[in-house]
Amino acid sequence: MSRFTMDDNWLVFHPSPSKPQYVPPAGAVDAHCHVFGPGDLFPFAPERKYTPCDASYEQLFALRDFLGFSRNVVVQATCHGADNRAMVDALQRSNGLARGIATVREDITDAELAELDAAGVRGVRFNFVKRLVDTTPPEVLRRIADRIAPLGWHVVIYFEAQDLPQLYDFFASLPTVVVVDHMGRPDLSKDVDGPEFQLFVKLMREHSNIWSKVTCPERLSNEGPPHYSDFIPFARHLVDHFSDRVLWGTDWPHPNLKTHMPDDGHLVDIIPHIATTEALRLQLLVDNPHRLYWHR
Ligand code: 0GY
Repeated sequence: MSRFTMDDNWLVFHPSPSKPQYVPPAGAVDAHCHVFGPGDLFPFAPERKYTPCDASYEQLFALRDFLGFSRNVVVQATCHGADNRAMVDALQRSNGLARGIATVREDITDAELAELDAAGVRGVRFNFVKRLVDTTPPEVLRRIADRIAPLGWHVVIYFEAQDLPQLYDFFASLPTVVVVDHMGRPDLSKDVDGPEFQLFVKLMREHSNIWSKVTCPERLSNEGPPHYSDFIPFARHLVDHFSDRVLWGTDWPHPNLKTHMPDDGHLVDIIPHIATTEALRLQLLVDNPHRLYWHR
C-alpha cells in the first residue's frame, strides 16, 4: 500500500485509449511525457503541489507501442521535485529508447550531472507556473544554465502566456537551446495574430535557439475533445513557421486535469491537422527530436 494518496480531484489517465487512425512515421518520438512513482518506491517530493496517481514506465512504454511511437522524452514533473530517480529509472529501462529532462538544484555536483548524462538526460526544466512551484530566482537558474551548457544539454521552460512579457528578456538571454512547453500556454480564446501569441512568435522568430512543443490541446482548449479545434491554428502556425524547431508529445499521464481526461488516440489523430504535409510530420515527429535528443 502506497504511503501516498492521490488528490481527491485527480483524474486518472485514460484506461483504454482508442487506436489512432493516423499512423506516425517510423522512429516517431513522444517528446513530452512523465512517469510518476510508484510512490512507495520513488516518493513524491515534500514540497509538491499535487499528489498524482502512480504512472509507471511499463505503462508508458506500452502506450508508446500502442500509439505507434518508437521513443519517449520523459520530463521531470514537479511532484517529484529535484529527485530524478523515477525518471532516470525509466530511461535506464528503455534500451536507449528514452531520453530525459531533469530538475536540478544549484548544489548538484559535476559527478551527479555526469551520472544523469550517462542515464540519458539531455536537459533541465525551469518551471515558472506559480500553481506548480515556488519561485527560483533567475540568477540561480542562469547559473544552472551555465553549468549544463558545456554538456550540450538544453533548457526546457514552462510558463503561462500572461507572464511572458516579464520573462522575455531572461528567456532570450539563455545560453543553450531553449524548448518551450505547450507553446507557452496561450489563451486560445484570443486571436492567433493577436498581441499575446505574437509576442511568443516574436521570441521564436528573433531567437533561433528557441523551440516549442506543440502540445497539450487537452490543457489549453476551451472547445475540448475529440477535435480540440481551437488548438489547431496556434499549433499549425508554429509548425508552418518554425518547422525545424517544433516537437510533439502526449503529455501522458496528463497531470492536473480536473475536467476531462483525454483519449490519447484522439490526441495522435490531431497531428495531421497541425502538421499538414508528410514532410512537416517527419520533421515534427522524427527529425527534430532525434537531432535534439539522440545526436549522441
Ligand atoms: C505538464 C503540465 C503540468 C504539470 C507539470 O511538472 C508538472 O507538475 O508539468 C500542469 O499542471 O500544467 O506538462 O505535465
